[in-house]
Amino acid sequence: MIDLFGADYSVYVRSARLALEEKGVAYALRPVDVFAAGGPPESYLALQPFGKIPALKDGDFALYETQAILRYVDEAFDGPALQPETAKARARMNQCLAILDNYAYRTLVWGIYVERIVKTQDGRPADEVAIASALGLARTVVSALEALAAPGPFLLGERPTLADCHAAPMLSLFEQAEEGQMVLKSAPKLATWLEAFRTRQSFQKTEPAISETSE
Ligand SMILES: N[C@@H](CCC(=O)N[C@@H](CS)C(=O)NCC(=O)O)C(=O)O
Repeated sequence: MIDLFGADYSVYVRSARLALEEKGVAYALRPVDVFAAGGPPESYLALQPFGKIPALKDGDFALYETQAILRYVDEAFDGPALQPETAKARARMNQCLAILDNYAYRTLVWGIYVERIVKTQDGRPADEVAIASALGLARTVVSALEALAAPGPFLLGERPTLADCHAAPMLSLFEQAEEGQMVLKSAPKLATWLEAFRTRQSFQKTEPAISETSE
């Protein structure tokens, strides 16, 4: 049995969970709240010294960094392959993962979703300047992913890959904001893929208990 440490509200935890679900690997989600006052428990820092979620344990093998976890889940277990076979297709998938980590997460999730949706839930005003300044990069992220996306049914073609697992949690939060909906109008492949992927069993099984709490 795999242990995955983290919280269901986290996009990175959901990405790892989606890979586990798509692969058909049994796992237990061990709760760690990195946003608790005082941060994650000291014992968790032995698993993830940077204090981020997720971390994974497979017996005495411990692993952190989501991209490493995604590839480990795909390569260590039976089940449908979540990485393409050819060098070019695999490079494309890795390019998408890097775009998501380096440009999408901060911008789509923190710059827009957290500002527009999470902050305003308890009556605080959204920081319109922060949102406006995130929008330019958000448009670039979306148009870059749209340019790389296949016609479907999955992000990169006929079958799901780690790129679907990593992109869906971030883009589905982004889409909850009005700015996300507006930007996604200019990305028909991405918008169609997201609508379909949201109905997938793996995505529904990993729905956060209270989806709008945090990222
Ligand atoms: N590089 C890390 C990033 C993971 C990450 O940023 N996780 C977020 C939750 S989605 C987190 O732990 N945030 C807590 C914090 O930044 O203090 C990975 O790929 O696993």
